[in-house]
Amino acid sequence: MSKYVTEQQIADYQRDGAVYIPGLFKDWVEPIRAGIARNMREPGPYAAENLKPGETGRFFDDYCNWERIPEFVEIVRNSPAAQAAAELMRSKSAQMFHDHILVKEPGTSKATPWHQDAPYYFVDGEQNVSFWVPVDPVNDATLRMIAGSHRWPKMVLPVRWLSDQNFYAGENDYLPVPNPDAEPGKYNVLEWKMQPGDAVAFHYKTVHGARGNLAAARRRAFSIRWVGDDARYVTRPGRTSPPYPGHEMKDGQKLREDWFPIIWQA
Ligand SMILES: O=C(O)CCC(=O)C(=O)O
Repeated sequence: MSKYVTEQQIADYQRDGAVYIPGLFKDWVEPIRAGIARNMREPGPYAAENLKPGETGRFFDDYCNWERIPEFVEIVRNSPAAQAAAELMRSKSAQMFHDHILVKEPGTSKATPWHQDAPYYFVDGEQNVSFWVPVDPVNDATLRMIAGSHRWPKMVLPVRWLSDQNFYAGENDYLPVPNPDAEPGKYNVLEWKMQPGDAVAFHYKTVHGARGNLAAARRRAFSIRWVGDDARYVTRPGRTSPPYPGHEMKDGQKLREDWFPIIWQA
């Protein structure tokens, strides 16, 4: 019997690779806002500005900071995230992979390109999930996901967000990046208008993207990423994102628990 998500939400997640969970983090909106503010005041080594000169607004992102941000430590350890992740993954454990903040200031025209997270990550396996949690109301600037893309036979070509350059060599090993807006009706695109503290849970292989934020309000989002029992380290054809230099893991190993702690266990 699951505690934080319904059987229907689990079935939808497994089928579509994405599901909307209203209110999952409703009691955690203020800590998330405070954590994002602290993260932006004290950015980490991977902090990035994602606009080219002349593009309007600001699109800031940063990741892998949770252990030095007390609000994020609280969320990772004490919010519903870990157990809800285990329930959605149908896993006996939930192991923390990393946190990510993505902030689009008002008037940001830059879209988040369509992409899958899996090819950037050094994680193989089917039991994984990211929660994308806005802490501002989102309409047009919400996350958009291609239903069922987590079951596509090949992964989608990973590209760099700022330059659109390939992330690794070997373009032919991947599917081309889809553009659902150019081919209406070809894909089933899931997207929801969301309130602060709602969550979308999505699989690392689910193709997703987001429009720019042309609204008058900020769009602050917190992503928190988990792996389950079957997750194993896999070498990718180049430096992964996040890179975790010096991790010393080898193909087929479970992610090292001193860096990626198990937060919840059945
Ligand atoms: O917030 C966004 O614009 C994109 C989020 C995303 O790509 C992610 O959380 O993996």
